[in-house]
Formats: sequence, C-alpha cells, structure tokens
Amino acid sequence: MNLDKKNIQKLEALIADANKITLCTHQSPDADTIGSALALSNVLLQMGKQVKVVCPNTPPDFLDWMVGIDSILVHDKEGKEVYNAVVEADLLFAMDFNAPHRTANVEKAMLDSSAKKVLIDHHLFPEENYFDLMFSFPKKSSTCELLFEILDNSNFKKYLNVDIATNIFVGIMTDTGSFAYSCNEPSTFEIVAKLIRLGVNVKETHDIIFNNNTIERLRVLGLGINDKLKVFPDKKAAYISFSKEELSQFGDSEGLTEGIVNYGLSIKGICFAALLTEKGDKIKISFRSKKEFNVNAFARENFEGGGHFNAAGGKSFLSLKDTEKKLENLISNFKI
Ligand SMILES: [Mn+2]
Repeated sequence: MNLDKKNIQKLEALIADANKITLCTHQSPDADTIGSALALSNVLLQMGKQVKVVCPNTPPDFLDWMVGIDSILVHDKEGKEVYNAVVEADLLFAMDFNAPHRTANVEKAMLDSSAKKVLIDHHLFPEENYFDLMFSFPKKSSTCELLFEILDNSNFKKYLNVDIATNIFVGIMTDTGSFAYSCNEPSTFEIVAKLIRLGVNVKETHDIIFNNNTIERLRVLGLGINDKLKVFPDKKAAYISFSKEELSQFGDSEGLTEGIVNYGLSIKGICFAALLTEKGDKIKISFRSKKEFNVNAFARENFEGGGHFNAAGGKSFLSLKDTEKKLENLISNFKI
C-alpha cells in the first residue's frame, strides 16, 4: 500500500469506469476533509462526472468561502439526499477518515452502498476490509497533501487550478497548525511551493481562516482561559471543559470551540491538553500532545476515539462532571 504507479493507475481506472461519484467527509468536518473532498470533486466535475460531496453535519462557518462548499449535502439537513447519494454512487471516496463509523449518521449509507470504495487518508489503522483501494499514509501532514501528490502524479494533473490548489492549501495549513507541526518533511513544503505556483495567495488564505474570528469565538476562548482552564503542572497536563449551558450563551455554532484545545498545550511545560464540550447526550473530547505522549492510544483506550499521535479525539457518555473526574483520575497516573 503506497503511492506507487500501480495504485494510481487503479485509481484512474476506477474513476474512468464510474459515472456517479460521491465523496464522503468525516463527522465534525474540518478544513482537511472539506478541502480534499472539494478539490477532488473539482477535478471530477471537470471530467464530466456526476459528483456529490456529503457531510454528516454542517461545516464550520469559517470555511464558507471555499470554492464548491455550497454544493455540499449535509446529512443533518438533507438526510435522504445524502443516503441516496452514497447508496446510488458507482464510486465512493472516504476523504480524511479511516472507517465508515467516522461518518456517524452517514455510516449506514456507506455500509449499504455497493459502490467501489477508495480511501484517501492519513489516520492510523484504516478499516482495510471495507475499501477496494487505499491511499493510507499516516505520516503525511494532511489528506490534502496526500491528494495533491496523487493528482500531481496522475493523468489528473492537467485539471489542477487555483481553486483546487487553494482548497488543498487550506487543509495542509490547518492540519499543521500553520506549519507548526506534522510538517517536518521537505515534501510538504515542496507541495506548498507547487500550490503557490498554481496561484495560492498565502497571506489572504491565512487571514481568511485565522483572522476571521467571530466575537463569540473570542468570548468563549476568554471564558475558557479565564474560568475553565485546569492545569496540573506536576503531570504536565491541562484541560478546558464547557457545559451545554456555557456553550449556548455563545450560540454553540459549528466550529465555536475549534482550536481552543491548543491553548492548554501552549503553556510552558505542558505536554498533554484536552478540551471537553458537552454536545447533546455526549461529551466530545479533543486531545493534543507534545513530544512522545501518544494521544491516539490514550483516546482509543479511554474515550472510544483515536486519530494521530499528537492530535486525537474521543467521546464519553458519562455526565460532564463524571467525564472530568475520569480524565483527572487518568491524569493523576501520568508519568510524563
Ligand atoms: Mn486531516
């Protein structure tokens, strides 16, 4: 399983044979899953394919400028259309996730679909049995970087344009925290150089993502840092938690608390950070770490999640208080 010519030829053949192609993104979509899906959909549309991009839930507002975003079908709003788009497809793509259950409410459609399935992803442990063809590269900065490499080395190269390049750039930039982590390979920057040659404007794109906060996002960050941050210096750990009531004061829009987990990790000496948010009947948890602390394993073992070595997610069906207790208990046993 690697980016050899054979796999790229297989991909070219699968796409040539397909007419209806549906691209799936993961739950709580981020810029990497959306950027890669929209970039590939742009290529497929230029080829005259019938293309649909489906999302389990609404993409965050700060991505609403991305080219193609208005065409996305969101399961929370258009469940039937999403189900049909997945089941009736000849070819399905999993963009930036490793198993059907990562699409939550779209999982059933993915399991019901008899389409050929292709994985393009950088998460660990893909569900190999589900896919007909896999491009699984956990060492890549982002799915967007991987997708670019595939396109650039295939006969789809001729379709590359500034819109595709910008959507790909956004995924690489956000998955690396503006080129701060997961990007120690020269190839990431060689690809960025190619994206700039295709017309990406780095400053404009950075501004539109990072200097585009809503007041609510800043205020919830203020509450988080002022009142909600708990630090365990001896254990090199910190976390912030938000209850449903606290989030609803700020409108609880998609992406409201995006990135807040990183503030805990930005504290001197802290190697493990978590963000707990109460959503519906569960607690959603993000984990970040520095150095050798494996939050992918930590999330898998304790919070039904996973992800990457230094960035992962999980969930808990305990109350927020009990989830905090469980986390603090685990932290008390840290030997970082
Ligand atoms: Mn990603």
